[in-house]
Amino acid sequence: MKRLATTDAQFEQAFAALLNDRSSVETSVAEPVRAILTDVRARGDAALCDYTNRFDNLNLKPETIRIDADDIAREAARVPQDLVEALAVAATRIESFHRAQAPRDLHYTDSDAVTLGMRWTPLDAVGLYVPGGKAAYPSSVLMNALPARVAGVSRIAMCVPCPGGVLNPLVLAAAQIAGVTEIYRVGGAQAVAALAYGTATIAPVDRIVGPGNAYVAEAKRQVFGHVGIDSIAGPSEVVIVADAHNDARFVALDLLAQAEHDELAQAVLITDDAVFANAVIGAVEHELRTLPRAAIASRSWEDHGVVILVRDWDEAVSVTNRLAPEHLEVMLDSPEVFAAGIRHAGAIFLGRYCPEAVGDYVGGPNHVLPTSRTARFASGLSVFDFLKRTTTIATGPDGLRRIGPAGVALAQAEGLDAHALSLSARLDALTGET
Ligand code: HSO
Ligand code: ZN
Repeated sequence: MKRLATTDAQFEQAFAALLNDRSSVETSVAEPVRAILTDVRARGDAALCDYTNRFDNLNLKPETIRIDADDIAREAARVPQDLVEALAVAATRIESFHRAQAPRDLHYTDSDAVTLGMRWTPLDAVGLYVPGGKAAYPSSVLMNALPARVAGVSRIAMCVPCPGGVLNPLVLAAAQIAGVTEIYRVGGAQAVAALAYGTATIAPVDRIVGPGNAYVAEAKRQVFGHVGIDSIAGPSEVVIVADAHNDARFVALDLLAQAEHDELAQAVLITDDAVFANAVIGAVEHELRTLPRAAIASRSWEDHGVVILVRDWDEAVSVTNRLAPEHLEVMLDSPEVFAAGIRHAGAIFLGRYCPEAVGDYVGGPNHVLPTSRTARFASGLSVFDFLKRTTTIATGPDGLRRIGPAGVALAQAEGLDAHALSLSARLDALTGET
């Protein structure tokens, strides 16, 4: 864990190093991923089965790529009732927040007698990637699938690797609650290829969302353009701004909630009180003694954890904006006042009783958020990611008479005579009429 103080002579230098540290991109898997994409594109299901059987130790045939409805129902039914209810609580809240987010169409006639519109249309088909293994979070299934549903996407195809043939009941239960029924037991770059290009079994989609390992992330990067993708997630981060009136253990647990995700995750505490900072650091060490994921969390805390001592909250606002964190917890008396100064953060958690874990599961807003300082220009997943805009323009004779001549002038200046004529021919006809 690094300790910085804005009063240090070396602060700017150390802080700049910290900012740089988070923006490196892994590209070493580009070549193997390219080979897999090319092969699946050329050979379809046969290649998809070959890679899956090799990497996930399965004996898949085209007929068994899709998980059939009976298997989904049987596996989902193994999930204990209280967990199903917890998923339902989360789903209800996530769905209602995303419904509130849905934008309105635009339609108006302006002072030039031109009628303008903009309408939102859902994508036809979306692919949802769900990682296997330790990062197979059912909460993420809800966070990715529900906004697509709310947007009105009619087809959601989910891919989840099932190494050794083992299905994940919680993931399937979450899919069921989110209304996802088209599920394939494939993962990795080969699954991304199938979703992007299509195979005989998996019809192609228009956008692929969901987290994955380095191969999946690189595959999404490579198919981008042919299909849309969500942002490529880096390791998760939290910045916690806390005064000395907080329970040090609460703050420590929030830092660890971040740290336990991944050795590369980053947990940052910003405070104005050195004694409190020490209390939090002590509490982190204490909790690490019993935390089941201590191996991961302590690596993250030791290698990437940061404690920044500031002189006042204005300084904290500026440091936070420069970090542009994925998650920001504001544990102060008037958190809204602090938050009003924040321009760059994926999601903000206000108050002493609102840990990030509320938002990870049951708050309602999406937990898929911009990482690695991309909150400077990006936002979390939302219904907007599953909608697109089409604009409409209607000019009748009046409108064309008013705005057409300027178009003719611009077309002539660009040397595009057909453009100019398509406008002026109509204008001439209208002049003839009157
Ligand atoms: N904090 C993660 C989301 C998550 N946490 C899923 C627990 N499960 C990224 O926002
Ligand atoms: Zn989390």
